[in-house]
Amino acid sequence: MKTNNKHISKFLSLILRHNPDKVGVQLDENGWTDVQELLQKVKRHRPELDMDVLEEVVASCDKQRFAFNEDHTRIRANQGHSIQVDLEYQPKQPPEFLYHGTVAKFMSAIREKGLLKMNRHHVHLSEERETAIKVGSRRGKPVILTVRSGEMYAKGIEFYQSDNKVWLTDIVAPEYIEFKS
Ligand code: HQG
Repeated sequence: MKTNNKHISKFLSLILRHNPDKVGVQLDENGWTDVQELLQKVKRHRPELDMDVLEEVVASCDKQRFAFNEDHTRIRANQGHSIQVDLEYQPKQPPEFLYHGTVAKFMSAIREKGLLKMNRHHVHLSEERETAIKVGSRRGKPVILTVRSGEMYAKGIEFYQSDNKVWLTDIVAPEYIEFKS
């Protein structure tokens, strides 16, 4: 993504995941909103955001945070919501191990209660250690936890994968976390 579009991506994340009321748009139960209405209502806040810029942000966003419907009349965030939406992800078998990047100050709580979804809909896990390092680094020196996702799945715990390849689950109990990794 062009760096000058980064602020647009952040603003869209805010609207489409957390606070559609900020500009007065409504998300349907699956998180979709009308593109024309969005552009219209966002104009006051981000005048540079027109359809061309929106197309570019959706196509080039490094994490594929957003998706259009087929005819590009509707848009939604692929994951990361704090408001209630049903993204209709189907349960999927995860790889044997997944990674989670966090920071030391959360570790005593994680050892005690496991990984919790906090403000999001799910706990976010990644297939690549590198990704977990990046996620953890947003908060400081990253601590990378290995999750025994294969074992969880074998016990009947459900996993989903978002359109942008983030693995999602409800909670990771401490017994499935390798703390020395
Ligand atoms: C921690 C970004 C205390 C957890 C990233 C994390 C990712 C606990 C924080 C995506 C805990 C929640 C998700 C417990 C977990 N006690 N702290 N029991 N269990 N935590 O942002 O995974 O830019 O909601 O370790 O790149 O950091 O939004 O989750 O540090 O993909 O597209 O509580 O967000 O993507 O933080 O990040 P978050 P996350 P976007």
